[in-house]
Amino acid sequence: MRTQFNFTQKSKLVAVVFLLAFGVFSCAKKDDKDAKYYENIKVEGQQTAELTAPPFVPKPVGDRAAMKLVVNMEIKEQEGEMVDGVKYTYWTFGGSVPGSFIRTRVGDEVEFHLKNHPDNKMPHNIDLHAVTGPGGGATSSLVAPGHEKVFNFKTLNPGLYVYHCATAPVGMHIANGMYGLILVEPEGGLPPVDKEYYVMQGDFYTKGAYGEPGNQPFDMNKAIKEQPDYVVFNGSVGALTGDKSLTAKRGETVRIYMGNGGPNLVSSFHAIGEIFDKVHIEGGDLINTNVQTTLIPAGGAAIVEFKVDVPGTFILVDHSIFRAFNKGALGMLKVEGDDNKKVYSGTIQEGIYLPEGGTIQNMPKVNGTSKPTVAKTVAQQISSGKELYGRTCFACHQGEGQGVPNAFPPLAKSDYLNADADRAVNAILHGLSGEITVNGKKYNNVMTSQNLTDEEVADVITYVYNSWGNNKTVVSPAKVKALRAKPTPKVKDIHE
Ligand code: HEC
Ligand SMILES: [Cu+2]
Repeated sequence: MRTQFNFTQKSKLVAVVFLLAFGVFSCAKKDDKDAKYYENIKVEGQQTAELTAPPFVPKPVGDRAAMKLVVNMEIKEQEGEMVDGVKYTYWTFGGSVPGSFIRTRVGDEVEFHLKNHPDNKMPHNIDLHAVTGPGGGATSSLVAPGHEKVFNFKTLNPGLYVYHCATAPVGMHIANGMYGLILVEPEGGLPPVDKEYYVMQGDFYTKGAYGEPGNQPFDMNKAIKEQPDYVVFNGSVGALTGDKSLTAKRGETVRIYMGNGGPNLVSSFHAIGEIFDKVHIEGGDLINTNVQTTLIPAGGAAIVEFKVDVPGTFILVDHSIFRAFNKGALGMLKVEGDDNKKVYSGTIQEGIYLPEGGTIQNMPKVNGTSKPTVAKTVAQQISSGKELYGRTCFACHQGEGQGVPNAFPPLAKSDYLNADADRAVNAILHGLSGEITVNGKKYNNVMTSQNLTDEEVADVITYVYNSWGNNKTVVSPAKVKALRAKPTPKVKDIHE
C-alpha cells in the first residue's frame, strides 16, 4: 500500500525524530543559561570598574569569568556649553553627558556606589535598565548632596541598557543630562571590532531660542510640550564634529553603542553614506543586517556595526532632519585612507538630458561647461546668477542672503565671502564643512558641493558679490575652470 512505510522511510523518520529531539535538547541546554542560570553563577574575584566619558568605552570583558565589580559613580552639577556662547547647567553622572559608560558581563555582581558631590544642590538617584529590582535601583539609591548610597545587583540579561536619574521631577533630571549607558556583555564577550564608540542623543529645553547667548535655564513648559531647542549627540552641539569627530581607517570595523536619553524624542539614527552591516535591535539579542536607519526609543539603545570601505566624512544624524541641521543632532565619523574606486567612484560624468529624444551628450565633470558659450556681459551674468540663486542657494542662505542664525551663514555683507573669492568658489565646487567665522559669528555646519557648471558657478557668485552690500567682484567661467582643475582643498574634505 502506498501509505505503508518501507524500511528506508522508517529509518528516515527515526532520523528526523532523533534530530528534532536533539534540537529540543540542545535548545533546552541553551535555555539553561537564562536569568536563573546567571543568578546562580559563581563570581570569581573583585575589581573596580573602569568608567569612561563619551565617546569612549572601557576595555571589552573578553572571556573573563563573572566577578564582583565595584562601580564608583559621582554625580556633579556643573556648567557647560551647549553651543558657542550658550551656557547650560548640566546635571551629570560622572561629569559628562551622557554619563560614564559602565561595562560588565552577564552574571557579574555589581556593587554600586552612588555619590552626590557636596557642592550639588539637588538629591538624585539612579535607575539602571539592566537591573532586575524595584525602580532599577532608584528606590535604594536616593542620595542627598554630600552623601553616598550603596546597593548591589546581579546582571541577569546581556544587552545594552540606559541608566538615568529618576528623582522627581524625573523629566527635569533627565532633560538636564542625567542618563548614560551600561553594557552587559554576553559570556565570552561581544565579537572584537577595530573601533568602539559611545554616542547618546538627548533633547534640551531652554528659556531662550536656539543660540540665544548667556546662561540658559531649563524650560519646563517647552519640555512638557515636547518642543526642544536643542537635539544633540553627547550633550552639546558639535560634540562630535571638527576636532572631536569620531575617527577610523578605511577597512576597519566600527561599533557604536548608541543610546537615547530623551527625555521626549525618539531617534531615527542614520549614518549618511554608510549602511549598518549589523544592528542589535534595541540593544538586545536580535540582530538585523543591512540597515539604513535604526530607531532608538527614548530610554533605549542599539548597537550598530559597520565596516568603513571608503575614506571620507560620514555624517551621523537623527534623520528627523531638521533636528540634525537646525538643532544640533549631527556628528561626524572621519575615515582616513586611500580611495576605493571600486566601491565609490565620485562623479565620473554628467549627461545632458534631452527629453524630446535628442541624442545624449556626455561631458566629463572636470570640464564643467556644457556647451561653447558667447562671453556674457556682467549684467547678463548677474541676471542668470540671480535666477540660479533662487533655485539653489536660496533654500539655505535665504532670499536676501541673510542666512539663518547658527545654521547657515549670511552672504550679505559677509566678511568671509568678501575676503577671498577663490575660497568662495571652492566652497561651491567642493562643499564646505568645519568651523568658520562669518561676521564675528561661528558656524559649524555642512554645505554640500553644488553640482554646477563653471559658467553657472561664475554667474551665481558674481550675482552674490554684486548684491546686498558685497564688494562687486566679478568671477569669470575661466577662473572657475582653473580652480576646478586644482586638487580639492584638504580641509573641505566632505564626501561629494
Ligand atoms: C544645503 C544648504 C546650502 C546650500 C544649498 C548652499 N549653501 Fe552655502 N553654506 C551652507 C553652509 C552650512 C555653510 C557654512 C559651512 C560651514 O559651517 O563650514 C555655507 C557657506 C557658504 C559660503 C561661505 C560663508 C559665507 O557666508 O560667506 C559661501 C560663499 C556660500 N556658502 C555660498 C553659497 C552659494 C553661492 C550657494 C548656491 C550656489 C550655496 N552657498 C548653497 C549651506 C548651503
Ligand atoms: Cu537627578
